[in-house]
Amino acid sequence: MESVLLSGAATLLGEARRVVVFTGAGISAESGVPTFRDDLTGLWARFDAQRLATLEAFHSDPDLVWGWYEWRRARVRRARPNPGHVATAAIESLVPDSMVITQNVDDLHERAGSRAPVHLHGSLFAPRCIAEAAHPAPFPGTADDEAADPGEGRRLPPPRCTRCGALVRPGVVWFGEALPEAALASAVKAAAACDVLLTVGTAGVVYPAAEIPRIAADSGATVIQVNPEPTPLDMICATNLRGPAAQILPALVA
Ligand code: BV8
Repeated sequence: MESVLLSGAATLLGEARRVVVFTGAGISAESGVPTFRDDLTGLWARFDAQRLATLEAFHSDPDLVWGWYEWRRARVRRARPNPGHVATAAIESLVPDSMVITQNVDDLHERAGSRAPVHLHGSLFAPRCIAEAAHPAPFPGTADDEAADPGEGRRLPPPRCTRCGALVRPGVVWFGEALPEAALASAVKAAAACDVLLTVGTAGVVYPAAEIPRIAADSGATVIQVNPEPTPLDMICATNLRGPAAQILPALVA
C-alpha cells in the first residue's frame, strides 16, 4: 500500500465533518465470515444464491434455507470483530456526525462498538414470522445454542412462530424483496450529505445498496475505497486503497 495514498486518505478523513462508512462482506472476511463472491471462500461459490437467498427458495425448501442461515449464524457467533470493525467504530467516535451503513447481516460492527449501524439487508439475529413482516418471532431455545448449527449445507426445519404458528424466517432481505424503507431512506440521506464516504469490502454489484457510494459521489463527497481488488466503484473513487480492511482501516485512524 503506497503510504502517500494512505496518508492522503487519513488527512481527508481527519478534516471531514460528516463521514459515512459503507461496508460489505469483505470487512468481515478477516473474521472468518465467508464473503459472497470471492472465488475460493465465497458463499455463492458453494451455494447457489438464487436457490437459497429468495422467498421462493424458502417456500420450496424451508429446511435447506433455514439450515443455511443457521449454519451462517453459528459461524458469525463464533467469529470475532477484526481490527477493521474496531477502526470503523473508532471513526464513529472521532467524527460525531458519522454513520455506518452495512450490507452485512452479521453483528460484528455492533460487537466492535459501533453505535447503531444501518443494516440495509437485515440481520441474521432478527428472525421473524413469515406470516407478517411486522411481528418478530424470537424462537425459544436456539438463539444462542450451538445445537442450532446444522453444519454446512445441512437441512434444519425452521421453528414455528410462538404467536401464530406460522414458519419463522431469517430476518434478512432476500433477492427480489424490498429493503427496509427507513434504513434505505436514512442511508440515502446520509450519503447525500456526507463529505467523505469510505466504501469498504464490497463488490458494489447488489442494488439498490450499490447506489449509496454513487449518491455520495454525485453529491460532491470524496469517496475512498478499501478493497484488495478493483470493483465497478473504482471509477467514482478519489482514492482506491488496495488491501485488506483489517490492515488499512486502522492505519487511517492511527
Ligand atoms: C430489490 C441478505 C426490488 C441475504 C443480500 C440489475 C440492476 C439492479 C438491480 C437488480 C438487477 N438485477 C437484479 C436486481 C435486483 C437484485 C440485485 O441487485 N441483484 C444483483 C446480483 C445484480 N437486488 C435485489 O433483489 C434487492 N431487492 O431489488 O427489490 C423491489 C422493490 C420494491 C418492492 C419489491 C422488490 C435485494 C438485494 C439484497 C439481497 N440480499 N443479503 C443474505 O445475506 O443471504 S445481498 C448480499 O450481497 C449480502 O448482503 C452482501 O453484503 C451483498 C453485497 O455483496 P458484497 O457485500 O459486496 O460482498 P461480495 O462477496 O460480493 O464482495 C466482497 C468484496 O470484499 C469483494 O470486492 C472482495 O474483493 C472484497 N474483500 C475480500 N476480502 C476483503 C475485502 N475487502 C476488504 N478487506 C478484505 N479482507
